[in-house]
Amino acid sequence: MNTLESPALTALKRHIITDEEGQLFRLLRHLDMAPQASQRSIASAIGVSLGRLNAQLRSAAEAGFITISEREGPDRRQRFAYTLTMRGATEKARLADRFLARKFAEYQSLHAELTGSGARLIPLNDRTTFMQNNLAPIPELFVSYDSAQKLKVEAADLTSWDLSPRQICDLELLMNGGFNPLKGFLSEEDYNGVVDNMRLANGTLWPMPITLDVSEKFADSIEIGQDIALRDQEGVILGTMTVTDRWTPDKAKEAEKVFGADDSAHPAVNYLHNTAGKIYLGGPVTGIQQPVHYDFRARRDTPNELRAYFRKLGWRRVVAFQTRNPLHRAHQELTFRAAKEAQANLLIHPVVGMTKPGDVDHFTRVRCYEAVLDKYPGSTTTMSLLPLAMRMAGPREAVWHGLIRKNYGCTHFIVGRDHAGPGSNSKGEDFYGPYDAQDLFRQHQEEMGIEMVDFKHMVYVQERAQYEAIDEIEDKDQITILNISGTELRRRLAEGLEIPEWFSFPEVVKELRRTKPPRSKQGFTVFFTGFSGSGKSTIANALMVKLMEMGGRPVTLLDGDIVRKNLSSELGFSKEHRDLNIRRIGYVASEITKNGGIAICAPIAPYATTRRAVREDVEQFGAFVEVHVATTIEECERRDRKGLYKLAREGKIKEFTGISDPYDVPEKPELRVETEGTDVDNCAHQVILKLESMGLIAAH
Ligand code: PPS
Repeated sequence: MNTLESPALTALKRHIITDEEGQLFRLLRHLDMAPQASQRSIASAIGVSLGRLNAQLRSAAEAGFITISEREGPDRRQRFAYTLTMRGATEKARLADRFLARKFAEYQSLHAELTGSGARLIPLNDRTTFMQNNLAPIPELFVSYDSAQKLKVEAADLTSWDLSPRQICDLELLMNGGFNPLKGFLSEEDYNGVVDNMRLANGTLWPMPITLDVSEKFADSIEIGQDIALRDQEGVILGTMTVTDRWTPDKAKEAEKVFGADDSAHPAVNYLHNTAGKIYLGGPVTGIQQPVHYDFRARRDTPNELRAYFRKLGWRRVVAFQTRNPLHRAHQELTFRAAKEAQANLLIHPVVGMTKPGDVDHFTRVRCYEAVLDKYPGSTTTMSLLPLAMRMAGPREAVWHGLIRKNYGCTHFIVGRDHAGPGSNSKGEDFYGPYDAQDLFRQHQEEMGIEMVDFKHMVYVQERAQYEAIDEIEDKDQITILNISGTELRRRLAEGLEIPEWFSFPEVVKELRRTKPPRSKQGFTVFFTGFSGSGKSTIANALMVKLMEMGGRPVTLLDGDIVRKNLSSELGFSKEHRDLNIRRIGYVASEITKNGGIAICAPIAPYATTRRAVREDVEQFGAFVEVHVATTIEECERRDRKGLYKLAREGKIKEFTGISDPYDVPEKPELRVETEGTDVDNCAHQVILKLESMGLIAAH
């Protein structure tokens, strides 16, 4: 007989679970499910004597896993109530994972013994698996409904962190199992592993850092081991986190490793440096409730809901299509083909969390998807909305998307050309190669347990009146290939030009035109920037009058001085205050733009990063026209209309732009106007000409 120990047995020995742990798990599970239970019923449910139960309850309370309180009411036999604490919920989840690991090791060992081989039990192919792997329920981080009500009350006293929109998306997927196997925001060790080699500390593949970034001030107020409440933007407690880690990340390294370059032209790198907090906190999360969504509720599913749906319909093979764009005919062709190739049902799984700044908003997109859905066979296609915050990380993002779709019960995943591409870098080159995402996915797909259906670029062949993959076309010289790029489509929409039927569906085009009228009917923002006394306000005023003379859209002037009087009267001129002032202007301008008006802003706005943030705010809704009023500091000082330069030179005004505070000259403004030797009317006219050339003002 072979005296060497089998690997299965060695694995089994690694997963020893003590009796105490077993009993503690049963107790915590019971209290989670039946918090009102009497001592007698708990004892009989978990199979211990009353005396033993008392000892267990005491030690669980000492460890902070449960609280014991006096029960109100007349029943003398039930004097105490036992409630699971957040720590208890986390411990229960940890023990449940260990039990599962132990059970699996037991099966491995049994399998090895029965078959007399060292062959590993592969759940998907094994007869002992009753439910197909992709359809069995997966772990969530939520506690039971009853416990959630209690934890919510308990969590109200905790220090709380108000989650950013991106963190809310991340938390939702952590809690509902979309980010399985993550149990919370990454610890420092896991983060380092993910950044360096796409793996958690235990070796599991995970390509994207899911971190809770916070301000230094908040981080300083937290002690390691402390529980914090995680609230949405209305203050609703969604979950709690036991903070196990706190560290200052090397963001430049994160940018290089995860996104491929420390270049702020990448939206996620820009977010990392300019929006995310300086400090990361990590630790296990206990889920209390899902974020509330008021829109398209029937179209939102958790991973377990989708798994149950697929189970119910008997869909054993499902191919997912990820998208952040409206669907046109090429996409439909691509998804049809993918489903055929994989012999699978189709899940259209659009992202409705956060996508690339400037994308079509998700309300419009979902209305478009719903219109297109009619064109798919209903019995083999469905659509569900994914509340993911994308990072546009190309190859890493594709692997991440695949893992998420696996959690949602899919067996196949479509990766097309330039998957989750962020566009071009600051040198104008693409961040990633068009098929890098497919290569990385292919490398890992076996380990991931979800198969890639890769696609080349689909184009329309006019002579054959059909879509074909560009690399499969052999007679390229004899045919006419038609294609409309995303940029071209945006141009046609912006200018109200025709969008042919071979390209898209009339229902989709109608929907897009409804939310994106031609540019000459959209709102926009003209943002003047320049030194104090450069002439911004004067030109802005002249421009306002000219635009009002033309009519058609309401015009609002947000001049530096006016804003400081009405919106920002409490602010000074520190960097922090200037940023706040400009962000307020940006907020108001973006609202005006969204509602179809014209906002003219004329602050100094000395910092490039803040101007960029405002541009992003506005460009979600319409054009942002940056006009640099390029009067030199010498000329402004010579004019010194308000006498401020003199005071600044004398040190009587501190932090004066151009004298004792910096001004970042705009690198690529839409327009630069020189005021020296040009009169105001002419300067304003230059702006009008620019607006005309951008299609923002049309001839009547
Ligand atoms: S900023 O940096 O964009 O927030 O500045 P802004 O809101 O445009 O306000 C600038 C006006 O405030 C006056 N002022 C100063 N400017 C710059 N630096 C310092 N320290 C300062 N103190 C007061 C100045 O009159 C500016 O008016 P404008 O319209 O630009 O001439």
